[in-house]
Amino acid sequence: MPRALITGITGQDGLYLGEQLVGRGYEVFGLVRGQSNPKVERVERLVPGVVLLEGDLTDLPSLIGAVEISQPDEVYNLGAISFVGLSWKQAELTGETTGMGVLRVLEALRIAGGNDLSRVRFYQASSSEMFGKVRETPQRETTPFHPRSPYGVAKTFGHYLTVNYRESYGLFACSGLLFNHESPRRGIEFVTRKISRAVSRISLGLQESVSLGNLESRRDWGFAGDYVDAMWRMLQQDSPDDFVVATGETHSIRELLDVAFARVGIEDWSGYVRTDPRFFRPAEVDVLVGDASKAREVLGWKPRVGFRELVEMMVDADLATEAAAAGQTLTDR
Ligand code: NAP
Ligand code: F7E
Repeated sequence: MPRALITGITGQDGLYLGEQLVGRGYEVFGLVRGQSNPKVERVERLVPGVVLLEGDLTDLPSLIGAVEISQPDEVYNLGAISFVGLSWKQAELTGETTGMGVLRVLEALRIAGGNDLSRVRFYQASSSEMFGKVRETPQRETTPFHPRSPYGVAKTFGHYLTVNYRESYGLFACSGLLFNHESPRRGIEFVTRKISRAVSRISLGLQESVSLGNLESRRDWGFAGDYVDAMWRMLQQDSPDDFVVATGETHSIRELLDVAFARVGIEDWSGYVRTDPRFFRPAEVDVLVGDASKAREVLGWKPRVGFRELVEMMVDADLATEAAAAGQTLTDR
């Protein structure tokens, strides 16, 4: 039975990846931080048989312990401060977790893995945010980086460390340059989920409006369930490499609002959306769109869920959750 260690198992991607690896016959170990993490129950429900290990990306001894106990064949480093907006307010924490955390996981593998690092396969959750102020469109593996946030800078550090450990120690280390991916499990701080939740609550009469930042920014949004499959495929290859994972389509926040509000029968959303300077960023990544040709050709990967289907899936899920919490049935609407 192959053994996988996942950092960030309580997050969106960790839950989908854990589920898929259990389905593929893996024994899954997940790193969980904090004294009493409230997300443990959800992980245990969605990832049957998971073994949870206490540890933190800012604490090297706990990572060495997690590697010693799990003896992993594959390590997926998904843990991070992942909210770009927070990264300006807590830049040092972001550097320690999203950047230095990668170094600590790699060092834990080196220290606990002994001299033979070649038997472990390592995945680093890199990000399209590293392209930042983009030098070419669409962005591909060879596009130079110009990160625009402390988060992007920390991810760029982690990416180059991953490449360096591959070149220095022969570690089977892959970096996935993943564009935005979303789902009903997305955190409510991210714009897709913020909108799907607000739209459902507005439609149920539980909220009057939603305040947003830059409605003109554009992203290449895919479905998280599809993207974690690409992570796994990277670690099944004969040799380690880096891959862009994206849909190749870009949409604005306005288009996201169009689809989300239309799902609940509202065609003109202008009266429900406010803009608030608090949600604008000190530096913005205006347009992102990825070219995933290499992932298609080498990994045989392609996205299954399109933009409209993704947004509708998220609105439907929030409608069900919010209606249940409010004691409403959806046919009451
Ligand atoms: P997420 O939902 O925000 O999950 C982040 C995870 O990191 C959570 O499990 C969190 O644990 C954990 N974490 C935070 N600080 C930690 C620490 N000090 N020690 C150990 N764990 C810590 O993020 P996601 O969307 O699943 O993304 C997964 C990874 O892919 C992240 O590295 C993210 O930066 C990267 N990425 C995401 C996207 C995307 O669009 N989703 C795109 C490109 C790259 P708690 O639950 O305890 O907070
Ligand atoms: O913002 C704009 C905002 O916070 C998307 C993370 O998973 O993907 C994610 O980072 C866009 C930005 O995601 C609001 O200015 C407008 O242009 O949903 P987001 P992100 O910053 O793209 C990358 C690839 C990652 O790696 C990250 O970990 O939407 N926007 N108004 C807003 N964004 C938010 N959050 N809230 C607003 O009110």
